[in-house]
Amino acid sequence: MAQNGYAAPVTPGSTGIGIANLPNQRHKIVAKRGGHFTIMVVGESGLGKTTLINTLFSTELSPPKNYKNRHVKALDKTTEVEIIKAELEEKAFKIKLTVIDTPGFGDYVNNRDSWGPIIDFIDDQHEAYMRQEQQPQRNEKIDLRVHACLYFVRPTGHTLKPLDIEIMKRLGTRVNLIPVIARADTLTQKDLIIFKQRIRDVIAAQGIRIYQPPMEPDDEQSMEHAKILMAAMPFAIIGSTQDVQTADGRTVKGRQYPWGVAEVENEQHCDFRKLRYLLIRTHMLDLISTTEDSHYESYRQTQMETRKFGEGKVKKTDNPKFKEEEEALRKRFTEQVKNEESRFRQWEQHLIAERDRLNKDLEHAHSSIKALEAELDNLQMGYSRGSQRR
Ligand SMILES: Nc1nc2c(ncn2[C@@H]2O[C@H](COP(=O)(O)OP(=O)(O)OP(=O)(O)O)[C@@H](O)[C@H]2O)c(=O)[nH]1
Ligand SMILES: [Mg+2]
Repeated sequence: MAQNGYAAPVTPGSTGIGIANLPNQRHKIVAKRGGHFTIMVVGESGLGKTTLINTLFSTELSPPKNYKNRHVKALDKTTEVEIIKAELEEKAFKIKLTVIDTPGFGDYVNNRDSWGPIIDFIDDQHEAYMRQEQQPQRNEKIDLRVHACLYFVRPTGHTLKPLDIEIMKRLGTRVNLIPVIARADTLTQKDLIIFKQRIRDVIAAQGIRIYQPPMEPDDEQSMEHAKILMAAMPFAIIGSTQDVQTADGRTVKGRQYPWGVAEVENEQHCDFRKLRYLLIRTHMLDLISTTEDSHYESYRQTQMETRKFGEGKVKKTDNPKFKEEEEALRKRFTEQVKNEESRFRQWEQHLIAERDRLNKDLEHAHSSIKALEAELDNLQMGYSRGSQRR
């Protein structure tokens, strides 16, 4: 594969998971918070969400024996999420990792029903946690609040679709949203770079909130990492659990093509390592604390402001989600009116043209009649002259 001009790999060798290398201070925070870390994958059907999860587990995240349990939770009758739990352990240091695999939605237009429940799921986790927090016994909370949400973008090479924009907007205000380009091996490196830039432009223009690694000016190394990670967003991903043989004889996780191997863990080929590095090495804690301090807090506040004491989840009309829906409905309505209007205009134009055509026909008919009448007059005159002669 062609060189892509990325900076030299930033991710060090893959010894261990890296949690044990966290500074002591951070160790304590994680320990205090119970070390829960939850990742969710979202995106259209068939983009490789499940494959990426399996790739994470088959590389260094966790050996299969740590696949603690895998269970399926129905969101509603059409949507199911799969919840995979594993425990990461390193030097007696534990993190409870949960990965939530959501079913992909189709790319047809009216598929609210398939991604709406995903948004609800995220809100419900905040809600459940808030309720538990209000209980007198506050130990051992069940916590499935999503710390990082990977949004899969189809590798079209063009730009984000309206559907992507709509969903990403909603996700971005609720969770740490990390956009990724799915199946990056299907684009050339040149197209990938252009595609990334277009996506970044749309994200900025549409005001979509995505996760930003914190910039700490007094910490040179973290600044360096943050810059490299930001430059790679949206992360290009190749997923595969297959071991394949490279031309130079290495065995790697990758996808075999007639022209060579697209390697999962090669930073010249994709950003899988950078993403994994961000998730479980450098930014796990930041993802946890921003979820806690920013996303959960903003959910809690809106709920508290609008909810009367003793009431459950706020009334539909006060609910920010309802407002979003209302806004979307209004937009759709305006669009429909616009469409109808333009259909009407076209029809009107058509009628005018038709009227003009008929008028012309009429004129034409008139002049033919006139000509015929004149001919008739001539004939009659000829006839009377003839009969006079007789
Ligand atoms: N070329 C290529 N194919 C991939 C990649 N990742 C996954 N695939 C293939 O894409 C197909 C769908 O992958 P899944 O992981 O099932 O996709 P998904 O997003 O989980 O799909 P849903 O569960 O239906 O939403 C499979 O045939 C995978 O082998 C990738 O990085 N590159
Ligand atoms: Mg899947």
